[in-house]
This record gives sequence, structure tokens and C-alpha cells, in this order.
Amino acid sequence: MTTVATQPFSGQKPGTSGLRKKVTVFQQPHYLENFVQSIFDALGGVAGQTLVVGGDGRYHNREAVQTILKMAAANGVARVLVGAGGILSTPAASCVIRKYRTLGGIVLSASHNPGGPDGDFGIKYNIANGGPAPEKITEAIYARTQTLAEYRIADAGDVDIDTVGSRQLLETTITVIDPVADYAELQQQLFDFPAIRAWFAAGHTLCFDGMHAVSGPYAHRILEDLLGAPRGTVINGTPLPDFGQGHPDPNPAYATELIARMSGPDAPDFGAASDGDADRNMVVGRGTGSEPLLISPSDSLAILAANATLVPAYQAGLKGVARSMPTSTAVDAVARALGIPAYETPTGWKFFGNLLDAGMATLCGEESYGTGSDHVREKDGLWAVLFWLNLLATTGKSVAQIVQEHWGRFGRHYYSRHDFEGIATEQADTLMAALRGKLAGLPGLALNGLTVAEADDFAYTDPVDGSVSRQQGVRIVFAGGSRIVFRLSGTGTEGATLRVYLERFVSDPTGHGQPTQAALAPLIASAHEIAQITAHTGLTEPTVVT
Ligand code: G16
Repeated sequence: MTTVATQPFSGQKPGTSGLRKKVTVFQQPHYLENFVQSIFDALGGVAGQTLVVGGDGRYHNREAVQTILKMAAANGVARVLVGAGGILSTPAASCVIRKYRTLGGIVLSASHNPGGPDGDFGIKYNIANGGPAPEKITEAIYARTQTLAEYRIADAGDVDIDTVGSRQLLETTITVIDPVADYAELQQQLFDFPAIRAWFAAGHTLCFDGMHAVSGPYAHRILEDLLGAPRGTVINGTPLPDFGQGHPDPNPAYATELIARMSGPDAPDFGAASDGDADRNMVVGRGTGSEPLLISPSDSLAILAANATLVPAYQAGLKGVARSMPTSTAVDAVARALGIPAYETPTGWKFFGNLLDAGMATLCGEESYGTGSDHVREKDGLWAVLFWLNLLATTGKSVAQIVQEHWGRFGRHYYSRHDFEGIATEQADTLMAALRGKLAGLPGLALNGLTVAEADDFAYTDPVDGSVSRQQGVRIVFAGGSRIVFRLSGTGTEGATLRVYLERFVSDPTGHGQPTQAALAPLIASAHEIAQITAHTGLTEPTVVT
């Protein structure tokens, strides 16, 4: 065991979901070690505890796992459960933390951000409930990074992390586990596997795009081995350190292979993709013409909530639902019909943890392709796919039928997010400051046929612990319920990304067939005018539209 003298690095502040930086930043001597020691210290020490360690398999994953194991041993951790090959998807890590009642876990992932030597890397700490550490812990970790003077690490060779079984490192037991087994067992307890198996046996088809990221092994095992979907159902199913040089973000802009396969009359019945660490999902149906039927994540959440009692795990009904503030209010309409509460939280899955722990919400979701439930404390990509498969199998309906019927009953919430990436941080901050400065004068403003009803900067008081989070996004609500939300991303690693979220509600079914961007055109024009996006950033168009 060695104690190494070190100096603080600036900027080790966790964002929306852990610390995300370029791989080259993490490769600096002491950088990862400082952050890991700060986690251990912020927890008040980890001696005698059990921790879970794993990651999404991206470049630098294996090296980082070895460093963490040696530091865990030097800090007196009793036992570490590590996924074979250093692999654990984010929802699987959450599942393992909960199942084995560990103190928590360290998850290595930069989620949907690209990987490889020039790509991104990330690390986050999850607490004993299996969910991302709440702000009071991430703030304590950050505070510790600023004063750290030394860290402890075992002066030992690398541990075998590829063979399932236990071995010793100093006094610490390193137990290498099958990364899929516990997660697959949990999913079988939630869904009607025999019905889904029968759906595949009847010739129905699915295309699941693993995007060369960590969902592949989970999808192969569950969809093909356990549910009998034919081989080839899962595409891009082998995790690669650079994700095949792709961008493992399951949206129409990046999941291009899935979109191509879902286009045209011979498309599979159902399509889905997941991201770098397998917590996100995009679901797609067969369209009527050559275009696939893209289901917005907000609609997907609402549809799952409306049909939840068809799934064994949720047969008794939902206690409540929760969505992040920028997510469309489609699920609120379902909650009203079901007579259950709907909570609105800031962006970041960590804000759902208390609601789930307190039994106040059962399903949660976000516009950023995240959906999940109280079965773990992370969003869960494959879980959402299994939920949809369960609905398709038990109703016998097509994806398009389920979506059309939902809109017919609840109305349609047209929704889109426009991202303006690569903005200089000062420009983005100036834009947001100018917007905040205007808020009080906006109500009553009429533009593009819309009238501003309310405008504010979202603040959230957690109903369980009373903690307050301010400045979580500027909301502009128009008469009739249309909304524009502006906020800066907390997950990027270069410059700033402005996210503009657009929502318009249409109750009349004759208005449900419009192309999304056309339906939102007055809101898009208003967003540009109100925020002066081009004047502040020089960008006339978004760089990504989802
Ligand atoms: C993370 C968070 C999500 C959030 C998303 C986007 O997801 O867990 O709650 O919606 O980032 O955040 P932002 O808009 O700040 O970039 P993931 O999948 O990247 O871990």
C-alpha cells in the first residue's frame, strides 16, 4: 500500500451525471486517483464496506477499473463486485448494488458521448439505493477534490477481471461477476416473458441496435437467448472501446442504421436502440410510408404509464409518475386520467431517487431518451424495450395502433428538442443571463400567433428532503399550454450546448397527422426571437434535432 502525494485539479465538479471529461484529461497522472480518493473521503471512508465497480467498456475503462480496485484495496474496502471484463451497464450496476446491498458503486461511463482515445470518459458514484449520488454528496466530493493532498493505492500488479470468481488484493476480496445474470433475472420478474416469447414465435420482428456499446451483451442474452428472437435481431451488439467510431446516442440523428432498417414496408414490427451505458432507449415503429414511426421519449413515457397494468410488475397500478421539467406534459395527462400524482423534477436522473425510494412514483422519464421505474434507481434502456414488447405481445396491436389510440384518448403533445452545440461558454452564459433578465416582462407578449402566459426560471423543492435546486431552466408557457424551455447541457465536455425544448398540445385528432417540425414552427420562430439565439451564438440552425 502506498500513499501518494498529490495536488488538487481544478474543475473536478460532477455535472448532470458524474464527472465527464476528455479521455486525455483522465489520462493525466493522478487525475482519476484524485477523484476516486475524493469519493472515498466524502463518504467518510470505505473501510470494511462492499462496493460495485464496472463501466460501459469504452476506451480507458479497463485501466480505470484496475486503478479503482487498487485504491479500494488500499482504502480497506472489504469486497468489490466487478463486472467481468470491467463491464456493467448503468442499470445493471444499479441492480447489483441493490441486490447485494452494497454501500454503493462506481460506474465508469460518459453515457452517450463518443469514446476512443480522443473521445470522452466519465465516472460517477451511485449510492446504496442504486441511484446516482444526490447533489449533497456530489458537492462533498467536489469540495474534497479541491483540498486533496494524498491518495492511497495498492502497489500491486493488475487483477484478473476477466474470470468469474473471487481473488484477493491485499485484504480485499475482488469478486468478478457475470455482468448480465442479475439484471436478466430481475427483468424476468417484471415482464411476461412467455407472452413475449410467443410474440416472437408467431413471427413478429424486432431490430435492436446496440450501437457497439454496452447494451449488446444484455440484449443478446435477453432478447435472443431467453426470449427466442432470431439471431440478428440485435445489431451492433459487441461493445467496442470506440463504439465503432460512432456516437452511441439513440436518437434519429445518430442511430442511423436502425432508422434505415425501420424505413420502408419491409421494416421489422418494432425497432429500438440504446446508448453507451445502456440506460437510454429510442423506440421506433413501422411507419405507413417510407418513414419510420418515431416515438418521442415523452410520448413513450406517457404510453407506458397509460398501459402499465398490462405488465405483471405494474398490475396493481402506479403510485405516481415523474418527469424532468423539459419533458413534455403528455404523462401529466395520463396521470390526471389515472388519478395519480405527476411530479416535475430538474433534469438529472438523481432527482427521481427520493420519489422512488419514498414510494411516491413508480415510473419516471425524460425527454433525453430515458425511461425507468422503481425496479432500479437508474433509467433502463432494455427495460423500456421489454415494456413495449410486453404491450405489443399482450394487446396484439401494432406500435402505430398503440400510438394512434393514445393520441386519440389523451391528445397529442408535439415535441422536439433543438440543440445548439459547440457554443463558447461565455456566449451561452450571456444568452441565458439575458433571457433571465427578460422573464418578468414576457407575460402578455404576443408573437407568431402565441401569447406568453407565464415565464420563470425553474426551481425545485424536493418533496422528500426539502432540498432546493435553483436555476434549472427557463420556462416560457403560452396561453393554451404550449411551452419553450431553455437550458444549458450539463453533460458536454467541450464548450456549451444550448438546449431548446419545444412542446405544443393538440387535442383534436384531425390535427394529429402533421410533421412535428411543421407543427412546432411558430414556437421555433418564437424561441429564436425571445432568446436571440443567432445574435448570441452566430448559429442560425440547431446542430442536432431530436
Ligand atoms: C444524463 C442524465 C439525464 C439527463 C441527460 C441530459 O443522462 O442522467 O437525467 O437528462 O444526461 O442532460 P443534459 O441535458 O444536462 O446534457 P446520461 O444518459 O447522459 O447519463
